[in-house]
Amino acid sequence: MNEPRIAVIGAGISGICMGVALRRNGFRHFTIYEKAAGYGGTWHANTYPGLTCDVPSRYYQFTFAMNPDWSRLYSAGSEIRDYLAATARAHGLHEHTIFGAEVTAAEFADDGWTLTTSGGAVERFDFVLCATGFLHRPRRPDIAGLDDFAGVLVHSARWDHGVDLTGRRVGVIGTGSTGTQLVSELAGRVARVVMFQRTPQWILPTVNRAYSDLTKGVYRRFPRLGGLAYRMNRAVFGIFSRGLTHPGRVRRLIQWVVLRNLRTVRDETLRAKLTPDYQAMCKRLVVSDRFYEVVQRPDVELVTESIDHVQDSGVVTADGTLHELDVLVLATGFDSHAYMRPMTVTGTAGRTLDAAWAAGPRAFEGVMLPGFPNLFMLIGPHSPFANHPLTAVAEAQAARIVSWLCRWRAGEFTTVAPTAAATDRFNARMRAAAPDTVWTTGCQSWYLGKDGLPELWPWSPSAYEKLIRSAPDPVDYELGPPVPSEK
Ligand code: N01
Repeated sequence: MNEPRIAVIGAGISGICMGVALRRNGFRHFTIYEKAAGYGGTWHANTYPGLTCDVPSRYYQFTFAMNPDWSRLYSAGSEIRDYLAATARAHGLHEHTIFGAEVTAAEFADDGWTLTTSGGAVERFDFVLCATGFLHRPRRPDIAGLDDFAGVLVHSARWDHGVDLTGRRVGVIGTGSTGTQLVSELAGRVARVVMFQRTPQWILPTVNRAYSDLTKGVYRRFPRLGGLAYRMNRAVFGIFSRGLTHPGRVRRLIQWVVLRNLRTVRDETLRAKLTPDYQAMCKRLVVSDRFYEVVQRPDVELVTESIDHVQDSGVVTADGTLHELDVLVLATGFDSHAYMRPMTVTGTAGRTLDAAWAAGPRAFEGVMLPGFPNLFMLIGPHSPFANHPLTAVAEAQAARIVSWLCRWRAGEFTTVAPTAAATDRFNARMRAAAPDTVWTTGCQSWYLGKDGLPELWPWSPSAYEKLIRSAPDPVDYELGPPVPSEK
């Protein structure tokens, strides 16, 4: 039997999930390239104070590695990173993983891929599986004078733990999940927090309770409880996702909940500043049990005047006010449309990924690209589903990829790629469904592409999982000739 040589790029959630699926299906000739020094992807890179997952841990985990020992309903980033690293090691992935190895180029020729790493290594593979995620390239805002700042300037995704924040005046630019978590955590620990808000966010209230030792013991003793909790969370998220993709009762209910939460802000002027002018969930919903309480503290200031420029001593807003700061944090998110870039990817006929995606990232069913044979993506374009956990999506996509690899191993084909027509049809259907989604109801967000339409799957996550777990339709693919047995 032919054994494919496989490269997995990235050792975050989807790379680990893929690696486990490969081993479980008997594939042994694979290498996982990871640019960082450890497992976890975004959970390895992001270490800012207050980092917490906004999906319950009993759902934000792999079904093949249920953890009974989660410490809280919503776990801290470091706990998730440790869980991912432990899962990778428990499944033997350390034998396959090269850390500190960034793949800089992937080029297709002669039915295979040549990868080049930043260290200069060059390797040939039959398949490339991109598990690079989409939250790995920090977005630096286009604000004049950032480099003139004389204090400490840091992006939330590149936190500098050497900086002592005690007694410091800290500015935070951004009001997304990250900015909200940072401000909630820093208030009271530093001299003063100034939050620069360009757009207010709706906040879904929650309670992040800790699990007692007794609860953990019960989950350990009765492992099926983990599965039950997973399914219950899945059902709740299923209802939630109905609100994302269709107008109606769920959307109205969530709007009512976030509005009630906002009313806990007592000061009318502050409440008005915090009130969004768009529907809840249009931007990725922020989940917090502390933010509104914290933003009312006397040592926290919410600045809504737009930023004019940054100078050595702080941030100057459009009204001419200088906000003096010692530390300035850019909680300004990521270039979420980069996916595997800045890696240079070159498919058939020398066509690059940048050229193929000139109008924005387009993929077939979220996992493949026309003109890039034997290249698969996990959590690629159209597979992020707002607040839905990516663990579940990655498991379904890994299963689809394994099914193609098994067919290659059986000698059915040398190369596989979706047709351009199938990819266009898939994208046209998605775009036709976009107007029903909440993401098109009048806000700016990283969900939207260059044409103003969301690049997310516009139906339920379970519909996606059903699609991706079903047998591929042969008419949608171009297959190369069978694999010669000596290959
Ligand atoms: O980034 P964001 P994030 N001047 O893009 C503002 C995941 N995540 O890091 O809204 C002033 O949401 C920008 O303003 P506006 C999660 O998927 C998950 O917070 O564009 N402000 C916005 O307020 C999330 O969605 C967890 O007007 C500027 C903010 O910066 C994704 O990461 C936890 C600006 C960026 O918000 C990204 O979240 C944390 C400028 N020039 C994050 N440029 C979990 O719990 C940008 N902004 C799983």
